[in-house]
Amino acid sequence: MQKRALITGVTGQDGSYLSELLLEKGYDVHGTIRRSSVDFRERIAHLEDNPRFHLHYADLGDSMSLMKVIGKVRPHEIYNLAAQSHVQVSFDVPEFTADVDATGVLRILEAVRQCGLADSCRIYQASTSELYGKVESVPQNEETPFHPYSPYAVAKLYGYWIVREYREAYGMFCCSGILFNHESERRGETFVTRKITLAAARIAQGKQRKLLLGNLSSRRDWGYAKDYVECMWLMLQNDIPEDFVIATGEQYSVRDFCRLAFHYAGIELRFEGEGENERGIDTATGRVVVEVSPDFYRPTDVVNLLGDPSKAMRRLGWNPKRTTFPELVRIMVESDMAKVAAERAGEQVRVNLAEYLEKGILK
Ligand code: NAP
Ligand code: G4F
Repeated sequence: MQKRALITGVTGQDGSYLSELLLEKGYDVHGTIRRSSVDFRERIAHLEDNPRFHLHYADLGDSMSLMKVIGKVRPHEIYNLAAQSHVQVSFDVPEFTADVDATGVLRILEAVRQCGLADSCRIYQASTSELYGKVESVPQNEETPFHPYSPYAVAKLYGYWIVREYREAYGMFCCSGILFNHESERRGETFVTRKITLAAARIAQGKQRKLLLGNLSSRRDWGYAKDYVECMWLMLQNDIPEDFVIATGEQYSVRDFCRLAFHYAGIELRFEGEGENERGIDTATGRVVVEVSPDFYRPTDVVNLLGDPSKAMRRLGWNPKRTTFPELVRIMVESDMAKVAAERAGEQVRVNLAEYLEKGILK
């Protein structure tokens, strides 16, 4: 039997990698998209010719659109990846973040029930290490207490608990992946890793003078998104619905990431000074290329995330070390070096919208 999967947030970093994985596994993949004034879906453009890849309009803030798409597709598996996923932005749009990241999860669960799929449809919820927030112990595992530390994390905490509630109340196969930061060459450009790799590539090629960052001492457990989407799938193939921490078990600071990214771009950095006066200096030229700007400080910042992936290794057979930290940074820098070089050569990197219109994908 051909399995049907529905992915919300298919245009995002994880949605694009998960779509590729499920298509490779023979699934019929359905993704939800939103109306936007810039219909530019770079991450999934290469999939849109695949006859097993289908797009539907739906929004996590609109229960009727969710009921409609779930009732039409009748998926065997739903991966709820859609979210307002930027922590700093959640301080600016807290109500929208709560509606999408908290109530949106409830809307999916209830739509599955109302469509009569509670016994047949398995649901993955994209939860997050941000739940640990102002961390109460290090490393963090499935038993570590939560202390959310941003409007984003508080909203995601509701998502986590409502999934547990539907599992216990209605016996639904729904579970949360507590994923630590995962990055890639497709990462949004305002997350710190991609901001750094893109800036390193631009600075190395003379297109930018300086990179402004916030808290350089913040520490993260960074993995490769392509490896992490496999775990989402494994969680839904498990015999029972359970929540899992997905992480590498290694931790680096923003400063470490910066140093390595610039190294792969051909610039050796030396950091000097402290706090707002800290600077990253190109050791070859003595030029300041990294500065701290309080604009990127958060009202409350999560600074010490380190995951313990033992349960996922043991129960799902997942390998957290497939892509190492230096490999991840190298992949991202190489991709951005090539993109910046292509831009400099005047190459068009945009997708041709006429193709979308012809296929009736855009309305
Ligand atoms: P991302 O690149 O920001 O993608 C988010 C996706 O959600 C996009 O497809 C976006 O659509 C969609 N979306 C946003 N608001 C929506 C709404 N109201 N209705 C429907 N779709 C909406 O995020 P990601 O990095 O792939 O992360 C995927 C999920 O994992 C998110 O839920 C995130 O919070 C969670 N997570 C991520 C990480 C990580 O390190 N990447 C770690 C833990 C948890 P548009 O393209 O139209 O904006
Ligand atoms: O890259 P970030 O914006 O990611 P953050 O806040 O950890 O959130 C990401 O990972 C979560 C999993 O833990 C996901 F749930 C969430 O959806 C998202 O994908 O920031 C990482 C750290 C922060 O401590 C931040 O203060 O880097 C610090 N940072 C320092 N300078 C910066 C900057 N972050 C950003 N975005 N931009 C800066 O200039």
